[in-house]
Amino acid sequence: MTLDFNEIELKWQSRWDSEHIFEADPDEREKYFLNIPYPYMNGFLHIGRLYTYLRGEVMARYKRMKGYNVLFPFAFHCTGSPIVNAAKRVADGEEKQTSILLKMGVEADLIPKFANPEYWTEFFPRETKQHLQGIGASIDWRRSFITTSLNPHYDRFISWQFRTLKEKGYVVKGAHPVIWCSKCQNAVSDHSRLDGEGEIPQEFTLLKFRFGKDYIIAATLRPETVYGQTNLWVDPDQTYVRTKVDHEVWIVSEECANKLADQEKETELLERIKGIDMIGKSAIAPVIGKELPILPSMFCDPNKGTGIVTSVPSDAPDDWMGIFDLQNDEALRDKYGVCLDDVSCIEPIAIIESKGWGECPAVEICQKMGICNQHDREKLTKAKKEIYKSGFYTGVMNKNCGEYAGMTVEEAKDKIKEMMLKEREADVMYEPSGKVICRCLTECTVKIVRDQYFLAYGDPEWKALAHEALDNMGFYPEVIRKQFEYVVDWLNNWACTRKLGLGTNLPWDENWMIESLSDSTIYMAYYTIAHLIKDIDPEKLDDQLFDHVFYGEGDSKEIGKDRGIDPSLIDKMRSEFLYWYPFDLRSSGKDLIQNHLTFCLFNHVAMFPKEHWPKNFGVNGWLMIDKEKMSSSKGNVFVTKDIHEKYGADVTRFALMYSGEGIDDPNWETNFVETMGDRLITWYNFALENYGRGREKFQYIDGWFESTILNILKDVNGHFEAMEYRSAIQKGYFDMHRALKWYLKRTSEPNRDLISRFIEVQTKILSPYCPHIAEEIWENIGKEGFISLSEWPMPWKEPNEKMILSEEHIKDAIDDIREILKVAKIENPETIYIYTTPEWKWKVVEVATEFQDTKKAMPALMKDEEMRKYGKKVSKFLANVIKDRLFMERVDEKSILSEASGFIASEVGAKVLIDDEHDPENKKDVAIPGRVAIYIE
Ligand code: A2H
Repeated sequence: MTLDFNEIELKWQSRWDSEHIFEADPDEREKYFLNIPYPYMNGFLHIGRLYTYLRGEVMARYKRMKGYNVLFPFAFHCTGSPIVNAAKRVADGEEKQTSILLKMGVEADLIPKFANPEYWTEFFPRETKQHLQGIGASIDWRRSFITTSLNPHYDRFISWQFRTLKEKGYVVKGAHPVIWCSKCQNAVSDHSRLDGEGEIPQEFTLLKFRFGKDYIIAATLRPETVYGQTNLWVDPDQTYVRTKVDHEVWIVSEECANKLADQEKETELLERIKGIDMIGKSAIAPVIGKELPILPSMFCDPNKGTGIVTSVPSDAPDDWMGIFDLQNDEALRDKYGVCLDDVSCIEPIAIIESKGWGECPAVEICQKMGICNQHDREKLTKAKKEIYKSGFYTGVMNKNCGEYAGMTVEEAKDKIKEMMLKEREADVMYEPSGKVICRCLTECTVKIVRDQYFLAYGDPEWKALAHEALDNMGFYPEVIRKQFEYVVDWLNNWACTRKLGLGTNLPWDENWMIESLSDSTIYMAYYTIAHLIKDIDPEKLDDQLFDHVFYGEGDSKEIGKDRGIDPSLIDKMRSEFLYWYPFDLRSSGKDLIQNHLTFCLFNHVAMFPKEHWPKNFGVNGWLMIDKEKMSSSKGNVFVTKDIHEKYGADVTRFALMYSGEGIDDPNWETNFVETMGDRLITWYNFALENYGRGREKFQYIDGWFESTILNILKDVNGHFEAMEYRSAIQKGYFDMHRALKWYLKRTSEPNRDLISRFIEVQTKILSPYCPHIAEEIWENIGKEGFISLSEWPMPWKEPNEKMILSEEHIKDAIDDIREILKVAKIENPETIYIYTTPEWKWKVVEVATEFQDTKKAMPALMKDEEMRKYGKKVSKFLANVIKDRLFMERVDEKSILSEASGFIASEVGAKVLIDDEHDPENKKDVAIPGRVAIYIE
């Protein structure tokens, strides 16, 4: 029978809905509260997000069946500037933005409405909810909400959070470098980046070279290498600027001058100056005070630092190749008017001793890699990577480095920088540590903002609390703990306010708005009251009320009376919070480790007492589509709605959960997905045809089947508990089905009770993945109530390991026979002789299993007169048993195989004789426990 998946989905979704089975209220049961980061509402959910969501969904359904009172809520994030920016582009009639919306599947006549940011916050939450409902989400929708001041209740909650953080000293004000978009005039956090997540402001030391009355400025990340400077690099084809910077005149690239203006420097452009006009002149280097020639190179990037580079050929491959080219390329010298004499005398100056390298690592690696000139960028990049690390982490300054000789590079770096800053021979500027592109497509720079507010994540006391929380929580998988520990240590103060976008105003300074990674850190607590707080006039929500709900401060009667709120409603909110909190699991994609999840932790330890700190974090990889990264350029960013329409909810869910687990990137395999619908239909038909049917009598093979199910069940449970949903499918579906297939082969009619039990168990295991078809089966086999609320299958007794082993014997014997037939190319065997292990070998295995040691086992064996008869054979066999760890309990091979001989015969298509006297090739000797000997005629 084929099935109409769509009809089944709608039927069960409407039943779940009308019976409110996913709406969770406190009761006497143990609770399980889990949540997934709310998605940002500027588009539809794609299946990568759906994957992350489903990892929570499967856990929610599993825990519900395990008897927990499960709260699984969902909300919609609207904070920040992307929505506002995109709405503005729609208002401006920008075609690109319109086509993004159309491509997403928004209907053309709705587009004008998207000119209003508010429309985004209505449209996408509504659609997202529908898509999730369509996929069978088991969410308590009563508790949903959007963020920002468009939701005044949430707005008040965030204000309370920030006032509390400020009172506790966690919000500080000050100057700070932030990644900045000059077009949006805004700090650009990870969420608002098209590219460059995780990049942070990186400090460059600006070296000041005296050049007449001016200074030529070179940017470096390695200020300790000043002792190895031999020359300066400028790009002869580039135009630089003479700029007044505070009270000096600096020569830098024009791009640099603009950046300096954002970094607390007063700048004034005086005139432009061509790179070529500086070539051949010289400038006095800082610290070493030497006059160094200014030479041309092609690798000076005007967008990085000052566009001018100091040359340290001993330790920088670029610099060495620059010199190498000038020394060896006459045309190049001629082009820029450089004399051979001026460059032939330049020699690298060794300054650092580092592990595995000679005096001048840069020269060495360029030779080793066969780099031919400064344009060999690919090799140069590799060369740089290779030597910088060892130079920086293992290097020691040598005798050419004045008072810093003998110091490690790591130590010297800061000391030399500080010294130069003090002597005014250097300055600093910031660049992003890697390319960052704002969502508005502008490349970001670094700005030092003054009156910015920060969450003081750099505060050591706050970090200590976060560490304490980490030490006491669990992780799925456990390996990510280390990453969290690293991020907690590394995190610095976080700019938490913005000028633009949607959000909540900073309560004490309305010029600022709280940014999107900062208003989303403790909202899991808001879920516990979200459905109740809606009944209160937001005007009445003040700190005292929140202090009561979350901290138990004050008296609900008085608070209620003063504000005209029913005190029982306040009590209810308090008890909901106490019942549900802390959350048991928050699960998300791995990209949020370095920001959101760690912020969540920091804010919890700041806002709540220990008993309300997070209990577990889960993290997953990024979904690949047929082994390719999802990206709009590849056109493989599938949205939930489309995939759902194509494959149905259950298939989509199953395939996503089978795509992977752990932090490795899961892979959506289209080929697999396309087979899944038929598999589910087959299972549906099998269940309905076989439930309650079969023989009554119990046979040997039933014991095997039951034990096998019991064994698998143990593993399945472990996998669900560990969020290993792919492994759970491998065991709980594929292994189960394999066992079923074997069972049906071994018996002409299944045992009625056992097959019925199997059908229940298998359907229940499938139900977190494929809830609709599972409900449909459940109903059609005559079960009461929802399978979604039925009891999770646990092993009902101990499996009989011996039975499982026995059956393995039979399978192995059949496999061996088939293998021999294949290798010996025998097509029509007449009789197959199977010989089981002789008694004495079993004895050896038995004794070996007991002692697991030759020296102890041998004397024990030799006490037995019977054994002594076999002499050397015993010691030889014993050695093998020990070596191959052939330890096992004795099974009665002969009777197992004899009972199954009919079955084996039908499987291999020949007469089968067990332990017959006929043994012309003396095969009997070959048999060992677990492996029969075979002779074919
Ligand atoms: B470093 P990152 Cl000895 N264009 O200084 C090209 N390269 C530039 C540049 C520009 N506009 N501005 C700075 N740089 C170089 C010394 C040095 C540097 C040594 C060893 C390693 C090293 C002497 N040249 O940098 O790509 C500068 O060279 C490796 C970390 O932004 C600057 O530091 O990471 C480095 O590139 C910055 O490179």
